[in-house]
Amino acid sequence: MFAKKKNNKSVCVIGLGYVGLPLATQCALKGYKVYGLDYDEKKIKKISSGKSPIKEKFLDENLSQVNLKASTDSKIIRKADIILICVPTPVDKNFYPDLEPIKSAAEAAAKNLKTERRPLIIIESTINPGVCEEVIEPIFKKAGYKIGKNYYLAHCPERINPGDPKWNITNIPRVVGSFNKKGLELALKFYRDIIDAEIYPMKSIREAEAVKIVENSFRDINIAFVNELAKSFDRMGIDAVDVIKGASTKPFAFMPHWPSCGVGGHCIPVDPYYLIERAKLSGFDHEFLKIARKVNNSMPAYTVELLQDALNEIKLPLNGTAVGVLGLSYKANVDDLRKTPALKIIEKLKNHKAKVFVFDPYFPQMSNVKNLNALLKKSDAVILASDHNEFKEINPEIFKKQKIKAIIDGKNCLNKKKIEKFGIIYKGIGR
Ligand code: SAJ
Repeated sequence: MFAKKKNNKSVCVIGLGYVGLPLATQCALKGYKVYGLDYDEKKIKKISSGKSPIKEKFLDENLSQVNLKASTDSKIIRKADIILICVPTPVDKNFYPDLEPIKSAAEAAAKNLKTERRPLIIIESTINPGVCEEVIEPIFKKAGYKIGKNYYLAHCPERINPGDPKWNITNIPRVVGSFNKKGLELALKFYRDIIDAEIYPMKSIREAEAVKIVENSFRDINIAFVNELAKSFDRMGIDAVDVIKGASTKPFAFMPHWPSCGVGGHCIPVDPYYLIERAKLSGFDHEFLKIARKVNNSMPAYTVELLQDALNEIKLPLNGTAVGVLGLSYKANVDDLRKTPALKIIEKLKNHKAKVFVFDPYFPQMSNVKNLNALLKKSDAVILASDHNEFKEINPEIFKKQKIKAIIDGKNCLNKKKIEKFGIIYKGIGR
């Protein structure tokens, strides 16, 4: 299947987003002939000119150094010995997994499979246990292809962490599972060739599919735990953040998570639903995962309630009050709105007929004021919804100068003591 000389192999990456593009770039850096497939014409044009459509340190440093043939034509798949599927696997408005993108990627691969190469197909997209056997493999079977005879199929869940300065495609350990020994061997060989980190072989493809879901569900339930603590401790006048910091001094068996105005992003608020929905088909109800999702989904509303409580103290109704929302991104220092709590907070503020001003330096086009000062000038109260460095470094005096009456710190990143010293009402999430 593989050409005799090392690295004279060709790779096709389907889906050139924050997962696929770094992966394609790394394969090219490791000497593979790399083809990229994406349906977004604009993205293809940009990549073909060596420019990255995504703000990512690894890409800024490497994309222009490699020769990546990007196209919107799925025939490009025919050139590949290894096909890497890195398309999104979102959930729909009822939180039901949407497998359409991954099905169409598999159909495109089945339509353009060069069986004489007996290609290795690897799914990197996050999927729930059973998808490879119940959704992907049947697509190839319908096209008359048999695993082991015409192709191999493996799963290696992506672990990209957007904006992470340390961990990237070159050094994040991975897990790999396949349908058979040969498929596992080929996939292990490939990842050990391009990544300088542990590549762990899973017992089967189902365990590999379960790993990512478990990693991110673990994070979601732990965040829900501290969010529930925050709500409870707010009533008891206990600083939840201080308690978590205290608990973190225990050198074993404790892992800190932090309360906030909500859980956004493409992974944590999505992945648990994959397991919840698939387990239902096997007659199991993941009550605990559902409760955690409910707690985390309640945090944007809780944040607005805290503002109402604060305004109550000064007999100000939310209706008609000018509220400045600092930040739109779901995560600090990135330009990513996916499932961001900020938009839910803004929606609730508008439902309460507050006058809403928004500023996020990463989204000038979605801000309705041009900078922080302009926002504070127009606002009576502030909700901080993203902990961008620019906001963490705000000198609290500016709040005083602009006569801000109340601040809800959705990321517990402002200086509570200094703000209260200016006679401004400060409420964090659990502190
Ligand atoms: N959040 C909290 N409290 C916490 C941690 C996060 O409220 O203690 C919130 C964040 O504000 C954000 C959301 O949860 O809104 C998600 O934050 P995240 O730090 O988990 O960031 P993501 O969504 O980029 O998650 C990615 C994931 N990576 C992959 O799925 C490959 C996740 O597995 C990583 O653990 C995470 O990065 C990370 O560690 O940064």
